[in-house]
Amino acid sequence: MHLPHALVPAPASVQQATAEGVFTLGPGTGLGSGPGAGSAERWLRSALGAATGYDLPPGRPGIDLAVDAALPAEGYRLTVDPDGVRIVGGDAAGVFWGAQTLRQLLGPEAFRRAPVKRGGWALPAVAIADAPRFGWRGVLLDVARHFLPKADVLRYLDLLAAHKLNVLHLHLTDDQGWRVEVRRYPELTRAGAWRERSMVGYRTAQRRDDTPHGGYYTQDDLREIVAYAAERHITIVPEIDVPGHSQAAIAAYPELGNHDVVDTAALRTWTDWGVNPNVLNVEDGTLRFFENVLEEVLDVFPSTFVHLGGDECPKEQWRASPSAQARIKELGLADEDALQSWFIRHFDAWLAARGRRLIGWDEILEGGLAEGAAVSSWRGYAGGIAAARAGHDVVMCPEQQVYLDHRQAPGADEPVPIGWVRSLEDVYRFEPVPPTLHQEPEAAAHVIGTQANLWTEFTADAREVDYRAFPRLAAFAEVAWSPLPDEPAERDFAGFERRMRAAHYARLDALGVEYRPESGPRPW
Ligand code: TNX
Repeated sequence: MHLPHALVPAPASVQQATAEGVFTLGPGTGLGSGPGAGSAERWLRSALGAATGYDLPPGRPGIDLAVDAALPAEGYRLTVDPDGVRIVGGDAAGVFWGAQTLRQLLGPEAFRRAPVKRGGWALPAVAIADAPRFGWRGVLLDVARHFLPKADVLRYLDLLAAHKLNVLHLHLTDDQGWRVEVRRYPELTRAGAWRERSMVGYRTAQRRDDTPHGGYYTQDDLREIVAYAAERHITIVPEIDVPGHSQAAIAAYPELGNHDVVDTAALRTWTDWGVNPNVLNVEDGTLRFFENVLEEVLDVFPSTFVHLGGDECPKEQWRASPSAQARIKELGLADEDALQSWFIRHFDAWLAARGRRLIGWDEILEGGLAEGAAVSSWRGYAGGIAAARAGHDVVMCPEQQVYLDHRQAPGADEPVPIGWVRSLEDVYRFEPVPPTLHQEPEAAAHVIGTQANLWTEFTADAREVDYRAFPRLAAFAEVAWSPLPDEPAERDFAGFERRMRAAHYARLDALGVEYRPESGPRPW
């Protein structure tokens, strides 16, 4: 398929308009919007205003934005003819995604934050009709293993928006760090946000770095992030990972751990990577503690979905702990898997009572899935398929294809010492709905979307996040947004590469994204 204009992600349909000619953006060009399209107008005025140096005032002909609810959710039509540009979205988000397409049509210079050329902002006559394949087009950013300062998160949101991705799953807590201020429990960040040293492993696996590491977001920082995301039609899904991956919380409040079998008072925020045996206990006090934590989390994050982790919770301590065993007996449970399931179900009901929904990693299927829970299927498709068949919503994010912490190429100089190779092509060829579900439309409809996950054990700062995330997120954006070609055609990787080379790498350059170059790893 030939796609003009090197748009990424590829729109559902692009037609060179029959009308000849171009529209040229100039100092006199106006920008206006009808009801509901204000966010796209604000964003366009600021982004294109900066790149072109034009004011783009309202009330003059030029770029016209509107909402028409007859179009699909998040969909849009963009037409350019010699009189101007018109973007009509099915909703405010649709207009905004259309505005993102408009910036791509203007060329890589439109991605800069100050003008580098005079004039020449010509747009070809074109008619685009577009809408996303999935409603959840997500990226996980692990800010627990390595803290990413607020300014970097805001920048990352701009990069998501540029790729029409609409969910940022923030992994806020883990063994190695607690990153969200909880006013009722200040030790969570006073002690839990810091560790004595950091193990990085950049280039050489497992390099120890003896500098302390840490940081956290205040609730106002997070409110700012949420609002900045919302203005870009991105939802922030917060993750508080329980009952495993909790050593930072236990280090801050030792009564949360299995103190009847280990000396939890001696625990510190973890300085190692892997699956940690120090998990939460299942006492009433711990349930209340996390209800109180979540109370504050809900106040900051309006997202319907709240991620409670549930992954990699070793059960040894529960097997040894008299209080965990007493709980199993009291509840008449079969085993420790059922105990974890009970723990997650408790919070599922707690969230549901507050109008929210729980989402967790596919381990939450073990011992029985909580009633309203949705599943992030990370260990492959199997968990997601089982959950979808049982009528639960699923976000497909199998580590075999879309883990951005895995290396991008096999070379020994590739600075990602974790795991397997997930090349640009692997990510591009990822199909969120597995073939087994093709004959089961009801189950397939429960695949509400897909997500690429960037864990940061070996990714210490924003520069390295760029390197891991790009260009693979551009490929992933197409998986999540663009329609599948009619069978038996497959997604055209060569065509995607051509669009990357024709314009998209240049757009990323203009944005200052330090992606992995095609020629190989960066020297730093
Ligand atoms: C597994 S994915 C984890 C993470 C690690 C990741 C590394 C998941 C739910 N758990 O804690 O960071 O592997 O690839």
